[in-house]
Amino acid sequence: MKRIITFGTFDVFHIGHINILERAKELGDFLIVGVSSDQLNYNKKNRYPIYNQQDRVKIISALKFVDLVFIEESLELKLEYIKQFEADLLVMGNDWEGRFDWVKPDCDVVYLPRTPSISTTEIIEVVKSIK
Ligand code: C2G
Repeated sequence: MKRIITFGTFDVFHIGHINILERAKELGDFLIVGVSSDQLNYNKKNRYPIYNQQDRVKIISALKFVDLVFIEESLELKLEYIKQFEADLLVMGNDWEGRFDWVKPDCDVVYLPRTPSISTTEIIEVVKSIK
């Protein structure tokens, strides 16, 4: 039984999010998803997500290939979460390439290619530009 863990904000849920979660699940048997808290997002990006954490958790929990969802309160707690949920493999998109290699003594790490041409930021910009 291989346990996979991944993290993300998953704000304004889109096809890139589905693709990474689906591919993550294919690498093992049980998929655990850490959804970044509203506060963590504010600290990182200087703005709150469009969808609040409760709604983002509800959306991710509804996906058939996701087995367990929790709120990620801090980027630095990666290893604690990995241990708490007994994960064997950390999966992230390659915009994070190398950034979490420091957990490697305790957990394998794979960075998967991002889905091209879509991001939450881009969607927000497009919607803003519609007159
Ligand atoms: N992603 C992707 N393709 C896209 C957009 C996103 O594969 N076109 C992936 C990202 O690489 C990430 C996941 O989807 O692995 C979630 O992306 P975000 O919601 O942007 O997550 P982020 O804000 O980067 O938070 O602890 C890490 C953070 O919580 C990650």
